[in-house]
Amino acid sequence: MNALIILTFLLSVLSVALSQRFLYGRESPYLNGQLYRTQMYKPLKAVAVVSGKTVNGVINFEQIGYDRVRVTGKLVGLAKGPHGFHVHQFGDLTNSCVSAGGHFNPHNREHGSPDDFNRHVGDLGNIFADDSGEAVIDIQDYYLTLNSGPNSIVGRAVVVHENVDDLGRGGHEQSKTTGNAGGRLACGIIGWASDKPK
Ligand SMILES: [Cu+2]
Ligand SMILES: [Zn+2]
Repeated sequence: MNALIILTFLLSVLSVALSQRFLYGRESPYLNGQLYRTQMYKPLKAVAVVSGKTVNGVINFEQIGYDRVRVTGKLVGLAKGPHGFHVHQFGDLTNSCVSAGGHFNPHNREHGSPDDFNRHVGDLGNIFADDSGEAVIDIQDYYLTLNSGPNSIVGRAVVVHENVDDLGRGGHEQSKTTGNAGGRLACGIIGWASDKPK
């Protein structure tokens, strides 16, 4: 009889543990593989006014789920083709885009593609400019967050580069740190948007 009670107890503990996993979904790529769960998230919005010598535009960031941010916007004045596009560590443009520092990398990983596990949080891959030099951006990313935590990007900077980001695969000495994307054409500080919910 005692054995039955113990068995029932163990089964109920197991079923609670399993239902937690079921309720809160797949493992998020957050925090070096540690489980990260929030039942609630705030649909926060941020914005960056991006400017450079020839390149300008506005990039919007919207938290659209507990584990994803949608990045939208338009940049003009680019050369036709792909350009590396990243969140860099600092929202410090005192020395233009240079003082924004390196790619935002709170988990000490290597540079990679947005689809890689081994990537910087700031690695958003490439944006693509058309014949008229315009790039329309609409990306969803599972690493960035506008909520608080190690992956939060508010107060940092978004940077667009001269060249294509090789996504860590180019075999160049800078592939694993910057994607060898060349100079910084334009940048902007990511700050709270005015339509941020209270
Ligand atoms: Cu960059
Ligand atoms: Zn990177």
